[in-house]
Parts: sequence; structure tokens; C-alpha cells
Amino acid sequence: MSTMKAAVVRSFTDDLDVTEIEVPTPGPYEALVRVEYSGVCHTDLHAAHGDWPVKPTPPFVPGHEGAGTVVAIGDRVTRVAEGDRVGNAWLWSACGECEYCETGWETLCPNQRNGGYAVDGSFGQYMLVDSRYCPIIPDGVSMAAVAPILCAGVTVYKGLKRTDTKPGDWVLVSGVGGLGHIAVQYAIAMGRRVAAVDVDESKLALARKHGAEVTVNASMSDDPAAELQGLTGGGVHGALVTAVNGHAFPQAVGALRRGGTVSLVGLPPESFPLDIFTTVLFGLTVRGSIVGTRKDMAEAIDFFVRGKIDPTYTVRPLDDINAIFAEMQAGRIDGRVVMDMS
Ligand code: 8ID
Ligand code: ZN
Repeated sequence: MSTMKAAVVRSFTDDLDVTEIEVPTPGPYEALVRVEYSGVCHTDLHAAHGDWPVKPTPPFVPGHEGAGTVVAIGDRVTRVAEGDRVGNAWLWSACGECEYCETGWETLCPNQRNGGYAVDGSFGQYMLVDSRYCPIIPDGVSMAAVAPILCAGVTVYKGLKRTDTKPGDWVLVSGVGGLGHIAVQYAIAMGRRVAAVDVDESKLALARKHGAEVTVNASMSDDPAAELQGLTGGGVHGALVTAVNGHAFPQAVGALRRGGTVSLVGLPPESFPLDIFTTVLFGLTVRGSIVGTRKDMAEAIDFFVRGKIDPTYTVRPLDDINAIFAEMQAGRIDGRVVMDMS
């Protein structure tokens, strides 16, 4: 039996256990990947804390922004070969046969399995991927820099598409963390004008660095929605909420222009009141958006390969995972943390 170092969640209340565990064996359609880098997503923190109604079952290894190289393949694998550069993803696999898979909505497949949640993820030196669903990483790109694209990138790219905006329109990015700072960049690359909201000045500075024209600090403003309405000449055409705080959600709805659409992406385990009168009279759309399909992933990676997206990230060792989670919880991370698995 060969072993590897991995960060294991043993309970929702304890620190992760960085320890030696068995290297998994690839089954049919699966490939074994030597992980080089893995981004740390706030979803991993929600998973480790058991924040959501559908909880993962400890012990498990989080991580769904892993980038590495295929070192072995199981039976019936045709899409990848040993030596190929691939990643894992939140959409680890789907059934391929249900009404959602059949209609281009595999992200809604009720039989999907999620990386770092139902299947062990990328917070370890090796991981399994489903060869039919894993993102393919082109040659020549930095494995550390591409890691945040595999969840943060695809999620905000899809969420921005779902705002139903067009070039020249205003888009609000609420929450400029790992997802949000990349959302600013996709929005600019897609020709949108960006307004950004956060509760931390350094996050707003990062948003401006990446092209946001308007920034509002929600912790300093009496009415961030009204301020955004004024600064964008009548409201934003679309909004993407990545904030991990329920208060940001009605603020984003309140910042919409008439006819606007908000894509909800952040997942604080909370709810928020939706004002029926303004939603109806102003013809607003409020929708959820969850990661992206394999096609969205390939498109998101292509923006990155063409140099349109430049994630801000810090490389740290896997041994730092508990400190990284504590900093994330306190909102002290600029951009993304990417862990080096070597
Ligand atoms: O597919 C999806 N829907 C998807 C995919 C990936 C991640 C959803 N997520 C979810 C995560 O589970 C998490 O709930 O998106 C959320 C954001 O993930 P992240 O970007 O990885 O988290 P972060 O780096 O900690 O950034 C959070 C940002 O929110 C700001 C913080 O300052 C930070 O910049 N924020 C907070 I906390 N309160 C805010 C507020 N009231 C706020 N920004 C604006 N207003
Ligand atoms: Zn994620």
C-alpha cells in the first residue's frame, strides 16, 4: 500500500488532520492524478464546518480546485492518458442520462457527485477524477495560476453569463474575495462595466486594480444600494453576489436597474427577504447559479489561457490549511490561496 499526505476532515468541529492516508486506485472511467496545486475555496470551509443542509460524511478530503498530472488510468478511460494535465472540479461527475444532463444542465443533475464533498478532493498529493468530467488543462499554463479558474473562474464566468447583460452594461460584483476578484476580471473581459462592493478596503483596492470603475464599502455606507443606483446612473443591469453574508443579497437586488437580473452565487447558510412590490413592478429576476458545465469550464479556461484573467494568489504549503481556513473565516485573504502539494 502506498500512502500520501492529505488534509482530512474528521469532524465538523475539529481542525483538519494533516496526515498520511492511502493513495486511491482508479476504477472504471477514473484517472489517478498527482496533484501539484490546489486552490482553497470558501466552499471547502463550508464543507469542513458542515454549514449546509446536505452535509458531507467525514472522514473526507476537501478541495475542488486541484491541478495536476495523470499518473494512472482505470478501465474504459479514453479522454485522458498518463502525463495529461487535468484538474478536479465541484462537478466531479454527473449521470449523463437525466433530463438536466440531456438539456445542457448537467450542473443540476440530481445524481451528480461533488469533488471534495462526496468524493475525496484535491487537499492531498493524489486524487481521483472522472475522466469524462475532469477539466483539461492546456500545456504551457502555470498550474498554480490556473487552479483558481477550476472553481472560482468557471463559477463567476457562468454566473456573469446568467446575469443576461451585454457589453457596455453595468455589472455589480458583490464580495471581492476569491471568486469576486476573478469575477471583476471576467466581467471586464466580457465588456461589462464593473461596480464592486465589499466590507474591506483592501478588497475594493483589488477590484479597482482589476478594472472596477465604481467601488462601495458596504460597512461605511448607510445605503449601499442607493449609492450604487446613483453611481451607475439608475442601477446596475446585472449583479453577481459572491459575498458570504446574507446582508449583501438584498443590497444587490436593491442596486438593480429596472429589468435587471441578479445571479446568486455565494452560499452563506442564511435567507433574505425579497420585496415583492419592487421585484414585480421593476421586472427583476433573482436566480441562483451553481458552478458551470464542462463547456463553461473549457470557455473559462480559454479566457485564462488567452491572458484575460490573472488571479491574485499566494502559494502556501498544505500544512498551513488550518491557518488558511482561519484567515478565510476572518476575511483576511486577498484573492486566493493556492496550496503547493509537493
Ligand atoms: O457555484 C457556486 N454557486 C459557488 C462556487 C464556489 C463558491 C459558490 N461558492 C460560494 C462559497 O461557498 C462562498 O459561500 O461563494 C462564496 C464565496 O466564496 P469565495 O470567494 O471562495 O470566498 P472568500 O474568498 O472568503 O470571499 C468572500 C468575500 O465576501 C466579502 C468578504 O470580504 C470577502 O471578500 N463579504 C463579506 I464576508 N460580507 C460582505 C458584505 N456584506 C462581503 N462583501 C460584500 N458585502
Ligand atoms: Zn469552490
